[in-house]
Amino acid sequence: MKGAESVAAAVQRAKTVVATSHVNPDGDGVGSLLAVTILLSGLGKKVYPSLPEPWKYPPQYEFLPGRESLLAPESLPGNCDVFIALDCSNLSRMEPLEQVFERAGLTVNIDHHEDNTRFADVNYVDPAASSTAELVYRVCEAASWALDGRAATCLYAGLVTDTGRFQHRNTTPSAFVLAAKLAEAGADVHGVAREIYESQSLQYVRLLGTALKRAQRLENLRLVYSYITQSDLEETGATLAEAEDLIDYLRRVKGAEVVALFKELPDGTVRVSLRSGDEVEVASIARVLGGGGHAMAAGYTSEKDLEGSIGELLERLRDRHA
Ligand SMILES: [Mn+2]
Repeated sequence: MKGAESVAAAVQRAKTVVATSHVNPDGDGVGSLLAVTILLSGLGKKVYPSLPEPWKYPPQYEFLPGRESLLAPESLPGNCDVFIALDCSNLSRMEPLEQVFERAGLTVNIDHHEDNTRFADVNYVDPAASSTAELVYRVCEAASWALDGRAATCLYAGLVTDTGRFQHRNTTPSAFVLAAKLAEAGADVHGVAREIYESQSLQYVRLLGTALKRAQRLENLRLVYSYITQSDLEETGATLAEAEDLIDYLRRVKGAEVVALFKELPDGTVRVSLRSGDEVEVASIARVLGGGGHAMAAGYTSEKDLEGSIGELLERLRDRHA
């Protein structure tokens, strides 16, 4: 049985479903999760959608249909017929929900990350797919589930954010075909654009200014980077959750083959996001430093302070060039 059909078959007889995505979910994570929730609820199943600790929901996706259905991990049932993980490359990305995962009758893993560990009973993993949203759509088609405008809007949000508004390398012909199908199904294309890209807070726009002013280019490493400190957040009133797309502004610099954004976390560690301009594969860099991700978009957390974590990455990149 092919991936999409095997998921459709796995879910068919389930009465209770727990679904989740990865920690600090992005648009594809929450979009796929909410779409699955709407689709399966529509089939009469009892669906419990949740997110891992610290159970933070990104504010720019508050408008998505079904957002209000999300439950805190402690409100989940002890067991369920089927557990579905979405856009989640391994079990450690869903703590503490792996406890529910282990007790589930059957587990399903739908994802497009290259480094997915195939941790479930049914693994539908396709790194060639633009987004997990695209894979959810294929399941929907394979199972002949009715797709309404609400679920289509959620999937469209996943597709549009994971492809960088149809500009990243994963913008395949099938990504455009999917966009057309979702629009046809009633996805609110303009609403998604307005809510995600034109509804940012003034605080965040000011934080963006601070980070852009600091941008550095190291020509020999073909690197462009910047950083955000905890005091930047205090001064501007912005939150890190709002800053998901900040790194994309740094990509605008010509010749930037690796783009890095260093974000100081409250505990003093540093979250490092990496983007590839065109040629460099950043997932392998992130993996060496304890993280992971896609070829073009990856990240890791450094235990060092800001200065130390910047030095650590520069050293890595110099080794590659040596
Ligand atoms: Mn994704």
